[in-house]
Amino acid sequence: MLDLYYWTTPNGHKITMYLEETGLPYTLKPVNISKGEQFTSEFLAISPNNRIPAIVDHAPAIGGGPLPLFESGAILLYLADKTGQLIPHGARERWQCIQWLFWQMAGLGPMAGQNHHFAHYAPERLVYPTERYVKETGRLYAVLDKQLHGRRFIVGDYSIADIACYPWVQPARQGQDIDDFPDLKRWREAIAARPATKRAYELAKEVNVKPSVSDDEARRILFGQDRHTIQH
Ligand SMILES: N[C@@H](CCC(=O)N[C@@H](CS)C(=O)NCC(=O)O)C(=O)O
Repeated sequence: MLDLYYWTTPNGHKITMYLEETGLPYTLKPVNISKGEQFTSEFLAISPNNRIPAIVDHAPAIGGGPLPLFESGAILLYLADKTGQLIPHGARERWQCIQWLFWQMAGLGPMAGQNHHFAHYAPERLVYPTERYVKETGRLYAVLDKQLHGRRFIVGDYSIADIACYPWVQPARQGQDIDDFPDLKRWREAIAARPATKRAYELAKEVNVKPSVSDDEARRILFGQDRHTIQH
């Protein structure tokens, strides 16, 4: 059995999408990051970076007792290795899939995250960083759009590369017009229509009925972190 430490954010959706897609049984452990639940000692023992998602696999096939893991990319790769599902089996395609997973983790996720921050959460409107991250998000959309030209999914069949990218492609929120990216648009619609995607996003609505980081306390918790946040 697997515990999923989760909140209703793009990185959280990646793992519920994977688990719903594969049918792997799991217990959901909500961690309300707007209320500071990521700082409990129980959670920090699993995820020392105080970020969701994280998992504990109580019966890892590799043995050695319960295995805690944080970082959504590592979790997706681990689950794909565990189940053999949603990762290409051929060596060449497998590496291409991992490459796009890293591209999401190192590029699309962090850049779109900064885009959200400056466009929606920063206490004042700052033109330079807002525009920088909108432009960079547009560039990354174009990279993905080009990769998807002539392909249904990023590499081969539907995989953890698609699952990692999908929650981070939110044109309305990210200052993008999806019609500028026809292959990305078609890909996004296809993933949105998958029953497992629908279940994952429905679950999010049940867990977090009023999603918001707009109150001052939530902003302080999420955006006021510095080196003093990490206690020894
Ligand atoms: N690279 C990490 C990023 C995780 C991350 O940023 N999680 C956010 C929600 S999407 C979080 O837990 N924030 C809590 C906080 O900032 O204290 C991953 O992909 O797992």
